[in-house]
Amino acid sequence: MARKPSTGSKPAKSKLVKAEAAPRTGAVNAASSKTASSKTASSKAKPVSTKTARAAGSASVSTGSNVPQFSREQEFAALKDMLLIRRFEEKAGQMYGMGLIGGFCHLYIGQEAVVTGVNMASTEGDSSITGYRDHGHMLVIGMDPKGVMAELTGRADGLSGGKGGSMHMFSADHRFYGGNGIVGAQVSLGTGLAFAAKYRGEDSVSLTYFGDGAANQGQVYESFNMARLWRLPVVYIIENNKYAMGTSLERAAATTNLSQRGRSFDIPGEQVDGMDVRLVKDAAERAIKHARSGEGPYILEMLTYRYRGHSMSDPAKYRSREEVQSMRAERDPIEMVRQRLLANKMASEEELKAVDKGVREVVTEAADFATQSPVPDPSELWTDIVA
Ligand SMILES: Cc1ncc(C[n+]2csc(CCOP(=O)(O)OP(=O)(O)O)c2C)c(N)n1
Ligand SMILES: [Mg+2]
Repeated sequence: MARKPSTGSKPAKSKLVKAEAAPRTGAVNAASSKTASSKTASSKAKPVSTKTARAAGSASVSTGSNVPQFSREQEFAALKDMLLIRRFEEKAGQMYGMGLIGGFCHLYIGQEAVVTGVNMASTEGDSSITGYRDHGHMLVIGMDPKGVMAELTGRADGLSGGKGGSMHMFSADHRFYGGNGIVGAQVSLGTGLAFAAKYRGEDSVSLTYFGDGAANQGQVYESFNMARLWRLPVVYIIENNKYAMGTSLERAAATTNLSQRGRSFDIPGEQVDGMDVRLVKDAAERAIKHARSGEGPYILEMLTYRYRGHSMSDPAKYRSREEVQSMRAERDPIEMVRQRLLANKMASEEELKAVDKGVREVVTEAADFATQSPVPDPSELWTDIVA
């Protein structure tokens, strides 16, 4: 798919565009993507091991030898978006610990390559919807980090006026439909978004994200059936982080190759190394093209990992420290980009430090905003009620 480089502009409001239109850019890239050059990746780039990708059934698993290379500009764009999510989530974790954030808070740390790579393959008119682990999904499409953080702290300037919290944020302008606390609910809703797009004749693909646990929910299969029957433009992105709360996939699922769960409905699927942003983007391009061209739904099973507990209140005793440590040390999606940039002499340590500094400034600004914003007025108790 021919795609223009990041433009530095903010995503247009609800504008429907064709496949060739500009990709959506995250908040940090929107601010600074102009500085990246378009030097192409050197052929010396080390193939990254795909140890975590389990070959099973007829799923296609990309291997080190066929990893698509990124240009310098793409590596920087991916790095900035993933770092924004990582630093934002670290700050949210700290603020939760300080009592500034209440209620549920599910961090996305470790899974950053998934939304980042999919976003690089999508366009502004596409919609997205996910579960409660949603901060990264909002940041990557350019929703304001200040508004997201202020919602986490329950303040009036939050994206839901401080009344939704971590799991309940939306933006019609960005075509982001939540933020859903009911496991699997977003699959039916995301299928509905695809139905609406097709019914209205819009050139929009529904990017519907859900977890490995949600993949066992009944409504997922009702949705698959209708999506294939009506050839709806939806990409189902299963973020398989190996656990549903404290239950591993192996303990809960009769079949663990989730990419093949659409077989009865004739929906194609792929298992993807979800820790390598290049492979994620590559697979997402294939899937989105398929959905956009009228072929119907496509399933991408992203093999990923969450470093933190299920939510802030989970001590994560169901897995060993070594398991988490080895993922962090060997498969970290951000560190892999950093190492590639250095190894290919596409960036110096100083340049990489400057990127991190810029991202930290955005996050600090968001945190300051979120703690200075007022709490909602008591009269707000009587607004936005559907009953
Ligand atoms: C219908 C429903 N059942 C149970 C729950 C409780 N619950 C919240 S998160 C969760 C685990 C889901 O895991 P997964 O789909 O793998 O997503 P992840 O948390 O790993 O991102 C469960 C069972 C719920 N919110 N909704
Ligand atoms: Mg999971």
